[in-house]
Amino acid sequence: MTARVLVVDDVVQNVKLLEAKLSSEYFDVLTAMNGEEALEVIDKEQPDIVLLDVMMPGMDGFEVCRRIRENPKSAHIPVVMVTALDQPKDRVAGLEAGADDFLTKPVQDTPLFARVRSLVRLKMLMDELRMRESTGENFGVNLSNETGPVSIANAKALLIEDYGRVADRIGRYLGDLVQVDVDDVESGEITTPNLEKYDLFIISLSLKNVDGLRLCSLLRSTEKTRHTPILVLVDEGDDNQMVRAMEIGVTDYITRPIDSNELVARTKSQLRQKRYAARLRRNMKKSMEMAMTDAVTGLYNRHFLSSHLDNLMSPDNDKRSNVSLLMMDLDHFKIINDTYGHASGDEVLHEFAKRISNNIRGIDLAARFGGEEFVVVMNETDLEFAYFVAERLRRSVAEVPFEISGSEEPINVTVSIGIARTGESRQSSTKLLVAADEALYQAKNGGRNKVCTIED
Ligand code: GH3
Ligand code: MG
Repeated sequence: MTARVLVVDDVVQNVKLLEAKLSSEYFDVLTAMNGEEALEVIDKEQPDIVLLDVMMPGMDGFEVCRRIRENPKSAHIPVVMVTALDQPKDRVAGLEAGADDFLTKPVQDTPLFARVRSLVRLKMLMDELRMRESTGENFGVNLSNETGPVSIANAKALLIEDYGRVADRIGRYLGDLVQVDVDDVESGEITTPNLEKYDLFIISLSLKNVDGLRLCSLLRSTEKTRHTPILVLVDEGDDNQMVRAMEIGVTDYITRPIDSNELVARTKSQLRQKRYAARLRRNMKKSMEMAMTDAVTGLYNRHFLSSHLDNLMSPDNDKRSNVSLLMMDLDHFKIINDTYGHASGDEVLHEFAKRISNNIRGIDLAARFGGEEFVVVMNETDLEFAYFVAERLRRSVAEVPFEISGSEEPINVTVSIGIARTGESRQSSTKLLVAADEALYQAKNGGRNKVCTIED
């Protein structure tokens, strides 16, 4: 992962030192020597993260941070305040100014890279999300309830700590932010049920009976918890443990003795990251579904059907000679539209799609092929069984009139269905569709409300 890091400090040596460290890890480094210059660089270069010294002549770090937050062009860029070790109150002031994280001088390599990576990961996620959202908007896709800042309300954290007093203290620190459950892993394992409901795991790496790193690694490799962030509590100076934790995929760490402001800040940042990632996955799923399905009926669209059929018909599929396809068309649908209006017509289509779904198997694929034309693809199905399904569907349409909101009387609807099977001679999607269409034509010609088949 590489990123553009802006280092802001009025002392040349400090700038040079951070620049050298970050460059050696292949970060792209920009520099500024005072607040005004920093704001200019941010405006022009849009860095991925800003490392901001607090004490600077003129505009101090807090003021720079506030201005970064106030400007919509830069409000989303993570800011790490670089504070003097003996100034814990700077952290509170930094948080209030909108900083995301802190580093203390002299800046050590491990915390520097861990913090920068963690925040850059969060920013990239948010950038991706914003890009997808704008792509969605360009396509007229409405993701309305899934845009804007994420909420971290109602978050739950599981704290794994066997030292009761520490657990209580952490619970108090985080009480306003997140519901904290505690597992003391007395049995040597995590016994808390439903781990997937947690937004964050906070794990002590100084447990008496259990190796905390082993727990981290277990949570990382379990499907249900692999996306959940992990914040570990490490002993001061135990760099080795911290490096191993980061390698396992732990998302952040905090050193003892635990500073309450730092804990709150890191917890907040992890929760936001978790919620953004979850939203990104939901939005992706939603846009994939929208790209594949038809809005009126919820069935797959023609585009999806084509690729599915092409897969089925590929020479690699040795079952391709036993695929049956139903082509269906509502009878005199134009009259329904003309009599009850287009919206009622849509309701009929929707209800028809439901009846299709109720009459086919989970492995069959139903798609809307065109206006009032539908297709069902049945893998490994002979003509006899396909006919049985089609007949059952035809009857379920003809025998139960459709209840439509635009009409007091239920509407009588019928459907004509044509069936074709691939067999030895018809092993392409086009041939199969043409044959089913021919069968459908026969059903229409034969008086409608009928099922016709084409022999292999
Ligand atoms: P046939 O029995 O020969 O199939 O007669 P038909 O009236 O069903 O066929 P025709 O092709 O003449 O008319 C199809 C109608 O379907 C015309 C079109 O306006 C309507 N239609 C197509 N797509 C939609 C849609 O999404 N919603 C609604 N309400 N109507 C649609
Ligand atoms: Mg029709």
